[in-house]
Amino acid sequence: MFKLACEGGRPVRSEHLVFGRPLIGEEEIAEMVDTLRSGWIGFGPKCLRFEKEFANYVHADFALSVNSATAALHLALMASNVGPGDEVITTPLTFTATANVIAHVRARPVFVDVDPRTQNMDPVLLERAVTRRTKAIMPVHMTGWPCAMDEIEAIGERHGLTVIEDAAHAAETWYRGRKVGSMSAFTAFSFYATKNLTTGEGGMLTTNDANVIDRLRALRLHGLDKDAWKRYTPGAFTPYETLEPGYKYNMTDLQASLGLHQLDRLERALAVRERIWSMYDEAFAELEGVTVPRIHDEQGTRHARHLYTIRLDLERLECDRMRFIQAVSAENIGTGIHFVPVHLHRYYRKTYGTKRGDYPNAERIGDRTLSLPLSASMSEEDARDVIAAVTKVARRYARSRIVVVGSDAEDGVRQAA
Ligand code: T4K
Repeated sequence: MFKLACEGGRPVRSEHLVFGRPLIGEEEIAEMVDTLRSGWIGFGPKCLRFEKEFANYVHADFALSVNSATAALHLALMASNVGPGDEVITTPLTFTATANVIAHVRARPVFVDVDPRTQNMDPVLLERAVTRRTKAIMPVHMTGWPCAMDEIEAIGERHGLTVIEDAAHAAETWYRGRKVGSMSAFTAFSFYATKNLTTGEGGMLTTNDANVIDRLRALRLHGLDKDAWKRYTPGAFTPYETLEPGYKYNMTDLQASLGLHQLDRLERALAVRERIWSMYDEAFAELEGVTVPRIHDEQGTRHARHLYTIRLDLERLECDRMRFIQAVSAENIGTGIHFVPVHLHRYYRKTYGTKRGDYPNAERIGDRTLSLPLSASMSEEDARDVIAAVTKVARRYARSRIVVVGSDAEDGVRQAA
């Protein structure tokens, strides 16, 4: 066996492979230059075009461009009139922003555990968590795999709850013949630097509700009745008026310049990630100490393949996760952790009294998960380097021929023999 780089051996590659490196093409660069030369760099015609094209892509009636998914989620809660005293049910296995926005409107985040196979909110636990204070449900399509939306919608209807989807990972996701972004009252998308579609920072809120769209447009820009583009179109100047104290959440044409071309290549980029995904699946299927996601696109249901998360079967390894990550990093491969469950973060422990043991499935995943590089900016050689590094590290730390009871194999995740 080759010596690990962290033990003085030669790394798998000489240059660091950055986790989450975006693919930016010449089209984005040319569009950005065009925007800079045009003099209109704030919210304007390119944002409007991007909104139209994105709405079209996700089969939504309306799309509202914003400066982050966090802003989109916050606006959705406001438009759903969620406020102090209300409860919003979500998953602990998510980025902190999902729960933070619930705190922003002074409602209470209520977590329900995840299904260990899908990593998504368990609908049975969801229904049990509904109280008379519950106002909304915020499912998160973790890694890009859709939540059980039929069940979630039915629960929402039974109890009169608004469904706000966190689709930060799920721009390309389909669920049983329906596109994510077209199903619920609101859906929020993220265009952060590492996302499948990036505008540097940015997001989109989609809805089919014509009654709320004007309020949302105002809330996104200080609560004004007109944005700058509307006000300064030649010959159409009128003063603005504040309708309610809104937020500074708008996107800019500079960001939309990226978004337009990122959207254009979204399906092609997905095909690249699908290829990397299957290389990983194949390479790690029999690797001791590592379990791979069980993912089978079904008729009408498609994974967006945003994050490829392996789980370390720590009972089969002689190292903990940090040591594994550091060893892989020394081989010059970047990785990520998605996520440390939100209920374990200090603010949530202190404010809501959540603690370890509350959501065992999310915690088990949170303790063992590791995201490998998965970006359309990667070549097949990059993917082979990732495979070589993970294999090298797993083999070095493997406790061979130990049969473990209670491993992730029981969660329905494919397990190394
Ligand atoms: N809901 C969910 C489920 C989410 O995952 C997120 C965001 C949100 C809601 C909220 O979306 P936004 O409001 O942000 O639109 C991040 C991001 O801060 C966060 O946006 C994202 N999720 C979360 C998954 O990741 P980190 O700590 O994992 O990533 P970060 O910033 O360390 O970047 C990872 C790697 O990407 C870096 O090591 C290098 C590379 N990178 C990063 C940047 C910024 C680049 O190559 N180029 C870059 O420009 O947090």
